[in-house]
Amino acid sequence: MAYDLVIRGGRVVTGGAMVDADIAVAQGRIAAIGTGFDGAEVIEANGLLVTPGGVDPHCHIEQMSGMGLMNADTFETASRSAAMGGTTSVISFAAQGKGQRLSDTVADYAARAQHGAAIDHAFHISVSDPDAPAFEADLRALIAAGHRSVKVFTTYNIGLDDAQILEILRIAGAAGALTCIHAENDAIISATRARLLAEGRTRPLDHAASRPRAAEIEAIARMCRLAEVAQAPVMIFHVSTAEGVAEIAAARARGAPIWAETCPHYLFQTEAVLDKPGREGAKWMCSPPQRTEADQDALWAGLAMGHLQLVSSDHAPYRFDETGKFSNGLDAPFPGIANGMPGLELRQPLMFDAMVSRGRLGLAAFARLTAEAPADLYGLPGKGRIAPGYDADLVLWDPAHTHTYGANDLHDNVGYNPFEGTTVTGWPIATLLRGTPVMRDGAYLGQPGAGQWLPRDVIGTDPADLTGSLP
Ligand code: DUC
Ligand code: ZN
Ligand code: ZN
Repeated sequence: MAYDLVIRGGRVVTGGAMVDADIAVAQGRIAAIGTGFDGAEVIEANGLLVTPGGVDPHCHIEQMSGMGLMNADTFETASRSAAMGGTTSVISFAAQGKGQRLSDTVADYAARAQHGAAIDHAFHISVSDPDAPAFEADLRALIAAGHRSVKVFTTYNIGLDDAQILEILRIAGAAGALTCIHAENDAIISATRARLLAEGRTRPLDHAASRPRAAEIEAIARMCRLAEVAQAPVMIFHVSTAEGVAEIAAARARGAPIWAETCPHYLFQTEAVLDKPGREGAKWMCSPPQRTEADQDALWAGLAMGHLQLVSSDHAPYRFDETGKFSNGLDAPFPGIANGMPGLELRQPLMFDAMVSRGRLGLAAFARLTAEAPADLYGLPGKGRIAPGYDADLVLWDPAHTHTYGANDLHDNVGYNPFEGTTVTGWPIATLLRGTPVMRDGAYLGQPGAGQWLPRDVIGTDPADLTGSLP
């Protein structure tokens, strides 16, 4: 029997190990892993590594920010960037406007993604107004329909108070959804920012000082306690500090239903990236800010020990001009500059370089942090693994190819690369979505509208899930 497609002769990550094997694909799914398969089509993978398509569970795409600013990327341009960097599934945000019904919010984002996305996708229901009409009924209905994660903030102009977050945790947890939290203490940030501005400190570098590490540490600790009280599963987004990791480890040791992620800009950059002449540092402004080398070590240790379970990009694309970073003017003080940087296309090559080429934790751990764990924790059946029955979302890597990032060589719509000058070893040369190439030899092949919305499974609270250290 001939399969639709055979990936022949690659070194395949499967079941936490590496095997030299062929992968047979039928009807978009992995049919078998072994040798001697016939395929109507064959992709030769000799000398290549084959990993699961990246699952990036934290991306801001075609989203209106809390500052009322549209992201630079549409679902179409973000899909291109994802595929070029070896990512085949994303979870982005359906961001509620104040007073807006959640059902309208999600319908709006779903329609735009259905039209533009070339890769598979799901949404976090991002809440800014729990007093909007029919809020609880809409939330329950959306979760039941398969939108199984909710996003809340403890700060920004869309931050919720503890009572509101507790109530959302109660509803979402009981309904089988994960609540993702941007955890920074709003009072600490407001007071620190006011003091800095009064002292005339308005530069991008001052953004870092305006968000002290205590703001993250306090809010993570508090959110862990709320999760325990509500007995509701929580994902702490973008952990940046050593003490934040320690709070999460302690909460998990108590049996709290807490999971957590970090991002490449916290693993590979420090606050020093903001210290550039003029407004240049704005390119690297994100919240929480980058920290220190000691924090980087603690984040890596947290990943190795299983205190942090995954790495997302927090892709937050804004152009370095008046349409994006400087929508409040080229001379805006730091609080008026949009937060975030592109990362969707960078996450996999940066992590592959660190984990596989440089040997930090290894290939099986790379697959786990960037595909398997996000798929498991966010309830994405059929994603994140190379195993029979799973979608044939595959990335072929040339482990010997080196690439030095340039100033503007990403395929998103942002116009700058925050890792300009960084050299990575190991490069994705083909990305397949459900057995169909969406990138091959550097050519983008995705089709807008071909991406599928991914309904998700019930999220439980068992802290035993993914508790262990990495293989
Ligand atoms: N911080 C956020 O909280 N969201 C988007 C980007 C960022 O830097
Ligand atoms: Zn955030
Ligand atoms: Zn984010």
